[in-house]
Amino acid sequence: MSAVPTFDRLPCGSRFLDLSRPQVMGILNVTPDSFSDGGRFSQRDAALRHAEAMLSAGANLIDIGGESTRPGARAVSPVEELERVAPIVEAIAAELDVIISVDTSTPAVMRETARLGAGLINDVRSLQRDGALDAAADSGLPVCLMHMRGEPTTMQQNPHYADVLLEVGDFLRGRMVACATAGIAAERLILDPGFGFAKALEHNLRLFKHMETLHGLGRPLLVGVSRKSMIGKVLGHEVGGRLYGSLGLAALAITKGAHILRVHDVAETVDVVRMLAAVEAAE
Ligand code: 7PJ
Repeated sequence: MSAVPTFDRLPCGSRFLDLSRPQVMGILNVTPDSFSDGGRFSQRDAALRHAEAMLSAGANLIDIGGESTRPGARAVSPVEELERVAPIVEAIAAELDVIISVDTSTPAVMRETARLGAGLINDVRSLQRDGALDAAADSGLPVCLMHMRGEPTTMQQNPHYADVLLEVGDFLRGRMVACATAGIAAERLILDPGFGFAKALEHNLRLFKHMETLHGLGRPLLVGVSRKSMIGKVLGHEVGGRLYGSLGLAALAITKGAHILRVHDVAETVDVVRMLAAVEAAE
């Protein structure tokens, strides 16, 4: 088992992310399905209020996504994605003191949101789209590289691995090399095994159980399991009933040395993080 590497602070634009203790990333979706009722202003307003609530609940980062990466989701054009995300990034950067992460694979969105005040690029495609490595390199921002195979539309069609841990590790190592070649220093990278992305339940569980092996890559780990179908499959609950399963996995991920938790339920997750920290601090 690899020892958990320790980190102090990661520069994220004009702010710093404190990686010496577990950090909570609150999810802010700005896909039309999540704000179906609205005109532009109400969307912006609703997003700002949601971000503000997550910040007061203790979120360290807000992750803004304008493209649904759920299995089977419809593709979104770069223009459409930018129109959704840019005003929200701009509003949050102006109003709130928080690190903004942008969940995007689109080079134009990386460039524009970096200019508007984003502090982190979170790419489920690990900068594999044409132009993404250069856009991320030029932004100067840190990047979260996540493991996935194929595209969200098809990724859940019979995923197969000989050894999911080895293959996820090899993939992430390969993307670290691609980043180095493009001028993105290893010190700017965060790694993510990509729970639920091109993985069957057995793969997700095995990857979670042995996520410590990924510490060998020497970079902070981000874990995103909040409300995901791996919880639904084990417990037999729909999305609305997956909070306790999500919190159990959040506690376990921290115990296994995860540095950042990407979650919907910020207040509840922050309670878990604080409780674990209290125990950790005991004699
Ligand atoms: C993840 C993500 C994840 C990172 C989504 C959902 C699907 N980014 N974006 N890691 N998941 N880094 O939240 O259910 O696990 S979208």
